[in-house]
Amino acid sequence: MKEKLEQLKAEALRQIESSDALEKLNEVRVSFLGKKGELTSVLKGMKDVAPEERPKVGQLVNETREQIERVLDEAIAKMERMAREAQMKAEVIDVTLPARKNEVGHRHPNTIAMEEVERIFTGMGYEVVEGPEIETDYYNFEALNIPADHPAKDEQDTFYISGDILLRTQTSGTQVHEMEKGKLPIRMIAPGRVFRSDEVDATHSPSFHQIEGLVIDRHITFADLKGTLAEFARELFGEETKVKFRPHHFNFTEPSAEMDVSCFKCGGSGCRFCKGTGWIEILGCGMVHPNVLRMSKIDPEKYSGFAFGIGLERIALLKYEIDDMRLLYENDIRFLKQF
Ligand code: 2NL
Repeated sequence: MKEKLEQLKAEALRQIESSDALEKLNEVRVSFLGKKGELTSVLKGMKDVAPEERPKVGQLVNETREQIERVLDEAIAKMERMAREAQMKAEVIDVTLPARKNEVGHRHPNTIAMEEVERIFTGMGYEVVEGPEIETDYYNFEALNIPADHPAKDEQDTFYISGDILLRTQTSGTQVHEMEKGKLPIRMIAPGRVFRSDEVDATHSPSFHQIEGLVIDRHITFADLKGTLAEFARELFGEETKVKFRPHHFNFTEPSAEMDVSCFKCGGSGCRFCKGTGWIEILGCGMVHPNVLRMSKIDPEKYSGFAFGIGLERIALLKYEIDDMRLLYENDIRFLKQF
C-alpha cells in the first residue's frame, strides 16, 4: 500500500512538473484528487487492509493528498505569476516614443469666407437669418417681381420638385418671409445654399452659396447702399479698396447696379488677376422695388430699402486666388489644407 502511494505521488509530481498550462494542472488535480481519482480508489481499497493498519494507511493517504495538493497549488500560483509577467511585458509602454499627433481639421475656405462676411455685417448691426432651401414659386420668383412668364425665370431655370415647389435659386425667399412678419425696420443678411440648373465649369456649379442683404427703414436711399457696401468692401479686401457702381437690371430692385472693387492685387493699375481692367465685380445690388415692398405688405410711400446679393464662392475664389470653383467641392484634403 505504501509503495502504491509513493508511486502515485511520484507520478502526480511528474505530471505536474511537465504541465505547461493551467488546464493541464486542473486535469492532474481531477485525475489524482478528484472523486473518481486515483487517491479515492486507494481509499476504497482500505477494506482489504488489516483493521489495525487502517489508521496508519489513512494517515499516509492524507499526507500524500496534502503533498500533491501543495505542489499543485504552488505550480498553479507559479504559472499564474508567469502569465501575468508575460502580459505585463507585452503591454509595456515606451514613454520615450514620440506622441501620436492628433490631426485637427479646419474650416472649409467657403466657410471661412462666409464667416468673414457675416462678421462684417453683424458688426454693422445686421441680423443673420437662415431660411429653407426648398421654396415655393411665390417666394423664389413672384414675390420678387418675377411673374410667371418673365424671361428672367429662364435665366435662373431651376430644379423643380413638384408643381410650384422648387430648390431656391437665391436666398431672397428668406428675406420675403422676414418682410411678411411685419416687424420694421429690417437689417438682415440671408446666407445659404442655392441651386441653379447650370453646367459645371471653372466658375459655375448647380449648387453654390449666396449671401443676400436687406435693409428696410424710413428714408433709406442709394447713399445708404453705397456707404454700406463701400465699407463692406474695405473690410473684406483692405482699407485702400475703391468701389464703383455700374447700372444693371434686376426685377426686384430699381434702380439696380453691380459693384466692382479696385483690384486688390495691382491696386487698380491692371494685371492678369483683373484681366487688365483694374476692377473686379463682386456683387449685385439696388433699391428694393416698390412692387416687392407692396407684395409683402410694406407701404412704399412710408418705407424704402436696399438689397444686395453676393456669390460666396466668387469671394472665396478671389480672396484665396483659386482659379477653379470645382476645387472647392472636390474636398481634396491636400488642397483644402492650404487655407
Ligand atoms: C446678384 C444679385 C441681388 C437682391 C439680390 C433682393 C432681395 C429682396 C428684395 C430685393 Cl427680398 N432684392 N435681393 C437684390 C439685388 C441683387 O443679387 O448678382 N447676386 C449674386
